[in-house]
Amino acid sequence: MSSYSFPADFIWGAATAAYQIEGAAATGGRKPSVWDTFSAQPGRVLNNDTGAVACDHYNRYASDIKLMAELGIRHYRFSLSWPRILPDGRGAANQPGLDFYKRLVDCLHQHGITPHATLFHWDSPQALENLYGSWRSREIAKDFSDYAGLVVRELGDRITHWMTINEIFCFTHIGYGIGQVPIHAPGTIVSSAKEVWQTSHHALLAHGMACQAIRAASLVPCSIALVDNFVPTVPIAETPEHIAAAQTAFHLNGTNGGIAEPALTGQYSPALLKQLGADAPDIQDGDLKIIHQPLDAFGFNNYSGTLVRAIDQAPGYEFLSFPKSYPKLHMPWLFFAPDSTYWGIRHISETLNRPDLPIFITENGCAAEDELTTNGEVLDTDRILFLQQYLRSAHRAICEGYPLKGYFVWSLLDNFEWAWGYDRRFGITYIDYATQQRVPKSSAHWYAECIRQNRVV
Ligand code: IFM
Repeated sequence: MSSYSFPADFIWGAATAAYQIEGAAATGGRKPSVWDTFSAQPGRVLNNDTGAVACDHYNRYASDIKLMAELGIRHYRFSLSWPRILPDGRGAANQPGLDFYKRLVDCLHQHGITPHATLFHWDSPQALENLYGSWRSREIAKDFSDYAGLVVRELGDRITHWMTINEIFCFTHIGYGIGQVPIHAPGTIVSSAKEVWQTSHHALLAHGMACQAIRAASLVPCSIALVDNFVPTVPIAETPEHIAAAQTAFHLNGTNGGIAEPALTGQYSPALLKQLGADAPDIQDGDLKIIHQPLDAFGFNNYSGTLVRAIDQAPGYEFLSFPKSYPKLHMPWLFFAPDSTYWGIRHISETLNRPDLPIFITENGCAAEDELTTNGEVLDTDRILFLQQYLRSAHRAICEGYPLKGYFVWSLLDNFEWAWGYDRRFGITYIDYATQQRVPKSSAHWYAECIRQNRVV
């Protein structure tokens, strides 16, 4: 595979999420999600932005799909809005909501684009937050799996690539906080770290039960994946001692050992449980079996990594913080770490001992300070540099035999970037929010060429 060429069956795609692009928050029977409620509270989101209109994709999906097709993108990862389909989170289905997704998916097929649907990307129904505190309660696992079963019964004739939940850490550990209001919805303050870990445990249970519901509901063979933003540990140098340090440290980096690890291995990292002590979640008999479902793929949302080096004293490794002048993109956490792609893939295969599990990079991209020039271009060469280097690292993983099968750029469109509102742009397509005009950036044309040539150009 010379010149950064990818295997012939490599999947090139683009990704979005419902609340970030759809808008139409009160249209067609949709009721609020926790993000509608949270973003409506002054001061929670930068500039008090909300997803009420976003990219108006609900009304413009057909032209957005046409644009995607023109760029040669043949795989689209999007999410379904739970409160659009089940406005109260449970109970009666909302036909206009289901019909919207049927129209969207039919349109994708008409353009030769394969749908990859994520069932949940952070927009929990507000009704369930009111009823039992959503992710604080085990009840949500049953409601989520009922929702998953309903969606697959309704859309399983059109969609065969399912992703259960996106980035458990972000709506649990950043949605619930201790002492002060957290920066993500529902923005609930709880009293202990144990309660926070309990929310992510419930999300894992929801994932496991949803896998069972999808398999039971699908009339055709389908692919099921979990999507996670575990943080790769990257050795400071590729020598045996630093690589071993990065492997040991992997389990204790962020929530790696308590989210990806139980989902993929059936147990929480023993080192993490020891570190958490009384803050570890309560795990009932049988929970780990439910959480550890057979998966067809694992989705890796890849943005940055943590540098690690070996040291002489216990525990034998050290996490390194990034120095002040280390290059980063337009987010405080978005340090340029292209080797995190290779190491992330290798850690799933080797450190978590899942060489059998196909991996997709389900998100990769960056926010940049994009500007529309007077002749109507967005010359985002910084984004091209970023994507180029991460894709080269992905290529390395494939060349070394790791099972990376596809890549979805984040994101097809600029969109509502959660607590940062519309201030941060992750799209390969620029959105002029005043007019809703779409302008493919230089990175979109560059990405189109990569797809056309099946290599990093
Ligand atoms: O925009 C988000 C997305 O919703 C989840 N993954 C990270 C992206 C950039 O912050």
